[in-house]
Amino acid sequence: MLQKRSVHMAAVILTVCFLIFSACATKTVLDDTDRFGGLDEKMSGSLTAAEQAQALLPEKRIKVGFVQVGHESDWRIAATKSCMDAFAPEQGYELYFVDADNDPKVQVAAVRNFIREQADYIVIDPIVTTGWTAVLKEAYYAHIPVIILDRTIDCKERYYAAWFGSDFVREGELAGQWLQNYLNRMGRGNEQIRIVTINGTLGASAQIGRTEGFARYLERNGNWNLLAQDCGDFTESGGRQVMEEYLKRYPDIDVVVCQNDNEAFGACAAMDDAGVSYGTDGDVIVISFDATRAGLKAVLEGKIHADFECNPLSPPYAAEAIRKLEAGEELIRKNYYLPEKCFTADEDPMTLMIDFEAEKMVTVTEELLEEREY
Ligand code: GYE
Repeated sequence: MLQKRSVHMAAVILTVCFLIFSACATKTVLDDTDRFGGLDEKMSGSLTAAEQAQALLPEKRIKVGFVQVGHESDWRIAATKSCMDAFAPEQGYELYFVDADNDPKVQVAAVRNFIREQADYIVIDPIVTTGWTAVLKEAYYAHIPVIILDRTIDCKERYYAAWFGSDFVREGELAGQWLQNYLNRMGRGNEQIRIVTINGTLGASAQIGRTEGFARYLERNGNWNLLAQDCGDFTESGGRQVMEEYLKRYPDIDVVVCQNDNEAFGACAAMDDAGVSYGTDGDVIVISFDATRAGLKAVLEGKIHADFECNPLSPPYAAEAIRKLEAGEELIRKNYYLPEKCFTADEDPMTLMIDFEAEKMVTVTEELLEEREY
């Protein structure tokens, strides 16, 4: 009974709203006619029922095709959540989301499908840098703007509207400089240092950039010995497997550089199993990238020495770019770096300096973890 009444009430309210909105819609059109003048007789009359209904339709949602790398890490999960929020229906979007599960071919096929389905915009978080030119040209000639997030691609700039992501080379340099300063602080600046790295997915710009940035410090420090660098695919299981192998081969590792937090968790688990001590009170120095909440918790617990942030919240930047393009505005910059910080458990955090830009590290606290967005 109650239900029936509320249905009835809702119908009444809707009818009232319809009448009010009809009046408004009609008025707006008539006002416009007045303002511009000169419209012929037929147009200046009141709207037909069909025209009124048309005027009442909600604005068309913007169709966005988004192809994600996969779901390999905490960072990626945060980025996907950010995408769902930024392109939610209540924000005016119709989102077509594809998780490529780390397969570049699936990504290219997804983009072709978005083009075929005439998406209004295409957003790509590319797995690898290569293989994009042909399909991006197809989108370009179909007049569908493409926005790239996170990792970069090797493709002429004219074929995409904008890129929002991280300076991966800088992240690698920051990690290298932190290690250099930390060893100096510990009085180990002249010791032979044995380093292993667990790289991210090969061919991903995040992997290429972090490797390149860190390599600059390897070159500068003749006493650093890079024992091995294998791929952990940005996953926890990958990090664990690679570290297990390293521990069998090299009994005296001083530093492990993990190219993301999940690889670091895997590496720590492998060291736990092998009875190797690590972290601020142990033997092996652990460096990581991403600075997700779980990663920073490990910093606070003293398992990870330093964590270099990579900001996964780029989807709102893409949504803002789309808003501008819809409004016919120009995008001021084609490529945009997201803000990022460096984290440590150290109560006396270092200040790093890359290209004359100072970067004061942030000390991880319980409060910081509670407020952390991802
Ligand atoms: O570091 C890692 C993720 O592309 C920057 O991909 C991203 C990387 C991030 O899986 O956790």
